[in-house]
Amino acid sequence: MSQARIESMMDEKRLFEPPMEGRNSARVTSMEEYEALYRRSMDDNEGFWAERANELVEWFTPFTKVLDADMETPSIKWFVGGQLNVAYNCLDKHIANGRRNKAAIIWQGEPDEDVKVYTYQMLYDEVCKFANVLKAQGVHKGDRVALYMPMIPELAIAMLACVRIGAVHSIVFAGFSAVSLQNRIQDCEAKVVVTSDAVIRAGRSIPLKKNVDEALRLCPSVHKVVVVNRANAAVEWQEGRDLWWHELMKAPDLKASCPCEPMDSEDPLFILYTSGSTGKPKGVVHTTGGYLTYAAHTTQWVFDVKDSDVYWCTADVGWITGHSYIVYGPLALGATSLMFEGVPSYPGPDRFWQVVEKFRVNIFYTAPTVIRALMREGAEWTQKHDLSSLRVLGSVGEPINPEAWMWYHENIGGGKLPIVDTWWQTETGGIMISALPYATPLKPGSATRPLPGVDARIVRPDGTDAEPNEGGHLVIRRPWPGMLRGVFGDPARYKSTYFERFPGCYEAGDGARVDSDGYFWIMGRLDDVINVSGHRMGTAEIESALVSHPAVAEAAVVGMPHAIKGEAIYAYVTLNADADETEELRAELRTWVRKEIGPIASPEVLQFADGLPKTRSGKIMRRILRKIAGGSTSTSDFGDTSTLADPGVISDLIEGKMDLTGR
Ligand code: 6R9
Repeated sequence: MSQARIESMMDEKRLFEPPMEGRNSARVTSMEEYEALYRRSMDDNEGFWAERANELVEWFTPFTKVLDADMETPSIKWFVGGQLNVAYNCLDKHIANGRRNKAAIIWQGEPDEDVKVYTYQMLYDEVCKFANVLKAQGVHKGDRVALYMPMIPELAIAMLACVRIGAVHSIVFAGFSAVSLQNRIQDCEAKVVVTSDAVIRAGRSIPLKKNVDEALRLCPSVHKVVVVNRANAAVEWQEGRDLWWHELMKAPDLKASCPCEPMDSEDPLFILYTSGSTGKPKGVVHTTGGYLTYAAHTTQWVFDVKDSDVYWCTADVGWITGHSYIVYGPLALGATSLMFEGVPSYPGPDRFWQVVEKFRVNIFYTAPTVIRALMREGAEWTQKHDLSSLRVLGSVGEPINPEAWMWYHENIGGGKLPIVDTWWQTETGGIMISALPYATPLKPGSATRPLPGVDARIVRPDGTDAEPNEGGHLVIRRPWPGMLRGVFGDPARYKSTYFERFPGCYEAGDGARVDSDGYFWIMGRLDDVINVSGHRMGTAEIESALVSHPAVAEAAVVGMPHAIKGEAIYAYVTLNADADETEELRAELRTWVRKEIGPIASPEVLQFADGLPKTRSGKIMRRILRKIAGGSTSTSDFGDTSTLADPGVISDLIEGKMDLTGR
């Protein structure tokens, strides 16, 4: 890209108008239309959602009341009295509507020759068969089934099979350890676990079933383990407990049809564990009618998915993004969803673009951390492939710094495609704040405006409304259909985490500000906001400034205790491969931040780091960085580190800090 100085988020002024091309056939085509929809959704909230629920979902029994909610208790019920089945809406409905032979899932395995295409009919058959398998193994409505699987089609099949019979799935990302799996199974008391022998990742086979064997030593609730053979890896076998997927699925009397369990709108659909800032992971509970409506609605409006599109979300199904935007949202719409087993960097840093070209992907949804990693490799990799099929780009998971935004826009979007930066959470079920691709003018680094139906506000600690540009707590003032309905087994934690601090509101735990155009700028988790001499600084803003320096690949900023300022800024900086860790550069980066944001933001300590502690989903664990910055050196100080992708980075960082500060 042109080496014009990239602005940091604080003074980002650029505005990118939505493209004209494609606008005529888009769902929402102007800001006037958005404003009208938004107003309508606030003036007649229940009418708005009832319309969406009736348009997008086929109900066995119509709902009699749209909403029965009290955000203070909290007690939230959407589409009361309605009955439906999510698998019916993702499969049977489309088969009946002429999409029988349309590709539902295109699966691209890590080896390029491993491709499987499931039409809606084929997916239906597999789902029904596996639903019958689960029933035969004693799984009933309401029972929990743990899915601990790589990105293979059997994962989507198992999810839909569970929901078809009313079982509640709890997916555990395959990158989690045996201990994490054990905790999650124990918490939800799963009866059955579905897994695979191994995971194929970057050309290697990594054992998976082994972790299940280890986890199940202390999980008395589990009586069966179904194992998919993904990699022909050697596995230990416990007779009577372990069963091969392929053997169960070829049983001669197994039927490729299975009635759908009629589910109440508020029956639980799935549990997904998410880590809080403290304590053990919370089992976020989503329910049937509201979640499905919300996943389908947001997929349709935010990505503007068309019947002929190939839609690709690169998340892992083990995270909420994969649940809502690989499986439930796209399939509820009858779209074609691409499911990719591989990683962005293998066999080369052009893998994503090669897959885009191969399947003529139209809509592409990924995370800023991926963009920054690929950016570091150089734009030449993007030029090896024809990306002209792309129409809409998306981003999720963390604020996207303007430099990554511009790189994405220019190199992947050819300087013209809209980027929808989607803010949401495991708890929200679906996207809450995002541009609509053919309506919203974009500001790099801003998630733009709340979707219609979403009453997002910024409040001060005392609950009063913040002024434009004043940072505060991001809250949602009305219920929305996709919101979580509980923390599994812990109603007190459900209430105290989300509904207690600001009565009548859902508290997201993120800090944000709204500018004078009504655009939302997410500043990161509130625990990541640093208060320097009474000035509130978003770590994301400082990071964004650092990353806009040409030598910097990635940066993470945390607060450290400071006798005079209260908190001071500690920055961890990973340089690009061609930059050297010199004192000159350290000084230059401090000056750079000072120049980009102001003297107040200049890091007190700036440590060069080869790697940052990240979860396997790519989120930087700032908790650990804060501890190191605060002087912790003993491993027992760091709490649960089992979700770290590379635990070795901790000791490297501690050593680096000692070299730098002498203690
Ligand atoms: C979907 C997902 C939720 C947290 C959320 C926020 C951060 C997600 C973001 C974003 C800024 C965006 N986050 N999307 N921050 N801009 N577009 O990631 O869910 O894993 O539960 O994480 O991620 O801090 O609170 P989850």
